[in-house]
Amino acid sequence: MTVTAEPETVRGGPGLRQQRELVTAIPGPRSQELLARKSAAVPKGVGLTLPIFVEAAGGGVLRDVDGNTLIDFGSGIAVTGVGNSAPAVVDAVTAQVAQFTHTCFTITGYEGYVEVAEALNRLTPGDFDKRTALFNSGAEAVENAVKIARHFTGKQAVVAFDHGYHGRTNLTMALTAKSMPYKSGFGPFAPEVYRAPMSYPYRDGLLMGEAQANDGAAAARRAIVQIEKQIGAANLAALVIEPIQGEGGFVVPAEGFLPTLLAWARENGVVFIADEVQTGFARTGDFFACEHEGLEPDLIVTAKGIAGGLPLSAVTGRAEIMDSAHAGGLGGTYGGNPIACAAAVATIRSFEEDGLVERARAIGEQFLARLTELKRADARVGDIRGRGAMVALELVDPTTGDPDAALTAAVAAKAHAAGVVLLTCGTYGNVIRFLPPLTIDDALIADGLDVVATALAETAS
Ligand code: PLZ
Repeated sequence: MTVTAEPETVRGGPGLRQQRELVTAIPGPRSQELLARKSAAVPKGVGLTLPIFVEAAGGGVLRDVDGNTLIDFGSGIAVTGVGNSAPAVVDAVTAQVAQFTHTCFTITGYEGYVEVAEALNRLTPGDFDKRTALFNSGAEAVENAVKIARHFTGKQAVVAFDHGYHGRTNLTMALTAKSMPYKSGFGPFAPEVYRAPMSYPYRDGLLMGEAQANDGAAAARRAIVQIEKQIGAANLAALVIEPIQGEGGFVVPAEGFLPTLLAWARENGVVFIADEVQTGFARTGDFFACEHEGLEPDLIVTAKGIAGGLPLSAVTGRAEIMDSAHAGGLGGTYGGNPIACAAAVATIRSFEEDGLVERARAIGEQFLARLTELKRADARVGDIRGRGAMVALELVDPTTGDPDAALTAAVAAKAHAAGVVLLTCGTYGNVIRFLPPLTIDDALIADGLDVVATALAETAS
């Protein structure tokens, strides 16, 4: 099924045309002025991937303050799956903001919070009794999932995986694998966090050959042996893992890896926490990426795509685990803010009713077809991978297979200058990732991919 963004389904500011159009160089003069003000007012640590400032966005485009219209292949890092300023979200938020903006849910309740919890309990994998608690950011939800798992098990250790990303707070920095730019100089980090080897078929294959690289159960046993030897299940509260890794490089583990880990966790009284902050909400062509292998995590963490751009996150899971924390043990001033909840109810309804899960699959097919051509024509494209509207290419030195971060950065910079918001990722900085809003139309995808292909062809290694 193809859902094309009709003009009336796209708001995001008047006159926003679903077409790439540059009227100045990138950045234009207004963006340059704002960049100068940013440098004087905002610390360097808060970077900008593209040197532009946005004034409107919707469908598959962003328009900057100089009137340039750029193709959005990033969705604000997988947030605006439902589209920027999606009309249904705008209406829900507008209605809510006129009623009340805040009470603090743990002081006086409101229906929107409960509605979001009910929707997540219904939609997340697993036909068992569930509970959901709401928070503000992905990192805050991951922290709470770990708190809950520790409280339930009475154990302390937590295992995260190579290439994993879970946030920038103190505990989630500890869970995150990559030092630069996320951790370097920001320690000491939270204790009792350990790391296990991931299944990374492309790089495992470079080391061990394709057959072994695609043996997910074997990769899981490699991790389990390390966990048992270095930590011991008796001390381990939880495994925290992204079903497809986001920041780490869109690493899709070999089939069997996740189910084998889950089975081991269940046998050993270890809570299995799926971090679906980046993969959630139709992104991978299923409502949640865990569905792909029929995985039923004990706890599932969501954020990003949940509320069409408003800050909201959630921990959803087995009632007996979620209910183990004492009354008053979970909370926060803003968690499950009523405006964010109204946005989430409208967003989730749109994912369910507007065919966006199917649309994510169709987007994935369009990307993979074109990226496969690119890979065939250019040996520097070492791997293409992903699922649904979460796809990537990994750029390498064709003779050695070594990651080529410089090429990746150069291709991204060229695409930015040509009017495509393109994101990179990966432990080695050599992955170009595509996370378009699911409201983008086919013509924009084709045009954006032409830009990427040209940028790659024109960049010497
Ligand atoms: N878990 C799987 O992808 C956020 C980070 C952007 P927050 N990823 C984008 C950046 O450079 O800070 C993420 C994620 C996964 C957790 C998080 C953290 O979510 O909402 O950014 O806290």
